[in-house]
Amino acid sequence: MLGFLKILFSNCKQTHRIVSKKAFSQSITLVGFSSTRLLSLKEQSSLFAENDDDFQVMDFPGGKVPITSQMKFISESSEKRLPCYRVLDDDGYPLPGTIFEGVSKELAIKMYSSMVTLQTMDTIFYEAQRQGRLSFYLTTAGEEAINIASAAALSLDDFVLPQYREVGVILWRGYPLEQVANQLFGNKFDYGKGRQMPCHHGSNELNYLTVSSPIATQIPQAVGVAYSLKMEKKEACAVTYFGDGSTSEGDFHAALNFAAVLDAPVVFICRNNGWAISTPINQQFRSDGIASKGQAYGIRSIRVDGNDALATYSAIRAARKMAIKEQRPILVEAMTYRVAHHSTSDDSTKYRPVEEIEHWKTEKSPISKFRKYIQRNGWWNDENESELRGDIRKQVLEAIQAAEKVEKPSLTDLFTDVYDKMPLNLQDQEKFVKDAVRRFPKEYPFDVPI
Ligand SMILES: Cc1ncc(C[n+]2csc(CCOP(=O)(O)OP(=O)(O)O)c2C)c(N)n1
Ligand SMILES: [Mg+2]
Repeated sequence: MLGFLKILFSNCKQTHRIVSKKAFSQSITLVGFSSTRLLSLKEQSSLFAENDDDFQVMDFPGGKVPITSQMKFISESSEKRLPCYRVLDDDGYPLPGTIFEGVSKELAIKMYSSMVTLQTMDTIFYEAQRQGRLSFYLTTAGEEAINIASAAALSLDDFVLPQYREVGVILWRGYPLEQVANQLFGNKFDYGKGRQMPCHHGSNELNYLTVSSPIATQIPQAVGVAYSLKMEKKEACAVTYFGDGSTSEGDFHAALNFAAVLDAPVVFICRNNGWAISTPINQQFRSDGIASKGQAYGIRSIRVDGNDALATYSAIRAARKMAIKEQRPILVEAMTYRVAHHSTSDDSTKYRPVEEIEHWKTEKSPISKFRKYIQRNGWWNDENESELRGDIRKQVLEAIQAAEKVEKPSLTDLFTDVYDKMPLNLQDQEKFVKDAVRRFPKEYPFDVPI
């Protein structure tokens, strides 16, 4: 034992001190789930030493570390997989003993209607892309509950930094259907003036930062936003969404570490939908999903059933509350399935079984599950359903028809809004493009004003 310790210490550059069991017990605190508490000597021993006689401690920068004479590697995985918090069973009944945030009839109906809006919008816009009216589209199919239930659990003062499969969140915050359509067509009413791909929504007014195409860039940005909210002592947090695939980017890891160290009030919401285009999660990581990574960074984390609107709503409400009250980051891994192709540029039947898709589409639909719940409560019936679906369909069709007719933003807008005064190189480029259009008018789209 002593020999082992000598080697250990001679290899360390810093000076360490072996402190007695008594001194350790007087100084140690353990951060529990809800509060910081002092542990009794017996509790510490059971946590840090297998054999009571072995109990010695290395006084290491950043905290004391127990010493063991056993050479034991930490296992690469825990014996049991992390459980997934669920409230409703597949028939819409609350699970026995489940604890969740109740929702009023009014809120439940608003949540359900918004999920149906999302579904209807996806069907119509997807078709419009296939008809060649839009250049690109991607749906939230299968992930309607994560979108809507998480959005319902937030406040408008919170800042949202989305990926791209969360249009339901901005809709919930008050972004009109007409604006969704304007963005998709990149017409002159689009806030981004047609300079982004379709599905890259954003709104200053709604504290919803514009989607960026390079995945995961929003995650460290959210930590920065959260840190600024912290400095300004705001009753709000930053919330960032990302997919399972995005967690392989360095940005995800840097963000989690920064958030933990800075005690930033940020809620990380990972939509683990099983796929990153054609890459399945078992080729994406070897860990037990995403939630297990939170603990390694010192972040309180939960795994939740993302197809269960009530579980998602409850978990995000709790996460938001802890993030703001306790000024700390929280990681939520919402388990779901990407029912549709990745986007209109993909055909997922080439790399996954159709039966798997069908199973999630029909038996695991978050919309059907929540409908069963509201119907059981006597808040919904078949008549309400057909009226709602008819209304929404009409609204979406009107929005698409109107947006399609609006003229495009001017070519000049390509060069504005980045610099206060346009630099010379941009002035040159603008002149060059406009000359080219004048020389070759047939090569230039007729519906874009110069
Ligand atoms: C930095 C970067 N690398 C690659 C891509 C191409 N790309 C776009 S979406 C995507 C998959 C992302 O998967 P995931 O994060 O799981 O989100 P999901 O589409 O499943 O919602 C990839 C690889 C990109 N946009 N940015
Ligand atoms: Mg994914």
